[in-house]
Amino acid sequence: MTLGRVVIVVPTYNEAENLAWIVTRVRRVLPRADVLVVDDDSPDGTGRIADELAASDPQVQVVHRTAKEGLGAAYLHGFRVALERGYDVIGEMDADGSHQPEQLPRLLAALEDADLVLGSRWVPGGSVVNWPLARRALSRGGNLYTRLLLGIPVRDATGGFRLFRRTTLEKIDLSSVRSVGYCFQADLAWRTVEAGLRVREVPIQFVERTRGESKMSPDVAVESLRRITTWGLRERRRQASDVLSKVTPRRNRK
Ligand SMILES: Nc1nc2c(ncn2[C@@H]2O[C@H](COP(=O)(O)OP(=O)(O)O)[C@@H](O)[C@H]2O)c(=O)[nH]1
Ligand SMILES: [Mg+2]
Repeated sequence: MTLGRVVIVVPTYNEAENLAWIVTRVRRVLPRADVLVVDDDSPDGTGRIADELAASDPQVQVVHRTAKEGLGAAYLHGFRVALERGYDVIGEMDADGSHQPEQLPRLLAALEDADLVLGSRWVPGGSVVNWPLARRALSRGGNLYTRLLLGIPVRDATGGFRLFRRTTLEKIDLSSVRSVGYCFQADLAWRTVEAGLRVREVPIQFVERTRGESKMSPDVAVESLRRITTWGLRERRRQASDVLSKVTPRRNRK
C-alpha cells in the first residue's frame, strides 16, 4: 500500500447492537487497516464490547471518553490519538451500518491522488436507502446551504464516511476547531478546501440504520445552522473587503 498505515476511526454512542458487525467487516475488507473506536461511555455497554474486540484483535484499539460530548469532539480526540500513533491515513466511519465497509477500498484508491476523499451521497452514483423525505430534505438543504454560504465546490460536505491523509489533518489546525456536533464535517471539509488541498468525492450508498437510534437532534441541527451561517457571513465580508480593496485606490481609503 503506497499510502502507508491506515486507521479507521469509529465514534460510538450506544451502538452495542452494531459495533462488532461493523468492526468485523472493516477488518475483513481491509485486513491491513486498524480500527480505533472512540466511545463516549455509552450506557448500553458499547465500550465493553469495544474492549472485547480489542482484546481478541491487536488491530482494534479503543479510546474511552468520560461523557457524551458530540461527534466532533469524539473525532478530534480520535484524530489526536491516531496522529500520535503515526498513522498515514485516518478515516471516519459511522458504527451503525450506514457506511458500508465494503466501499472503503474505493475511497482508499481515490486518496492516491487526493488529500481528502469524501464518501458522497449526492454525486451521480451516490444514493441513500431508507431515509424518510424529511431527513433527505435536511441533508440536501444543509448541503446546498453549506455550498452557497461557504462557496465550497462539494456536493456532500456533511457526510461522515471519509479518508484524510495525515498531512491534511496536520495542515488544517485541528486545535482551533470548535464544532462539536455534525457541523464538524462541513468545518473540516471547508478547512481542507481553504488550505488549497485536493478534495475528491466518491459516490457511496448510504443505508439508514436498522438497529439502535440516531443521535441526530434539533440541537445538533441548530448548531450546524448557526455556525455555517456565521462562517458564511464572515467569508462574504472578507470577500467584499477584498473586492473593495482592489477597486478603491489606496489614497481614497479611510
Ligand atoms: N463518541 C460519540 N459518538 C457519537 C456521538 N453522536 C453520534 N455518535 C456516533 O456517530 C455515528 C453517527 O451517528 P448517528 O446517530 O447514526 O447519526 P445519523 O446517521 O446522522 O442519524 C454513530 O456511530 C454514532 O454512534 C457522540 O456524541 N459521541
Ligand atoms: Mg446513522
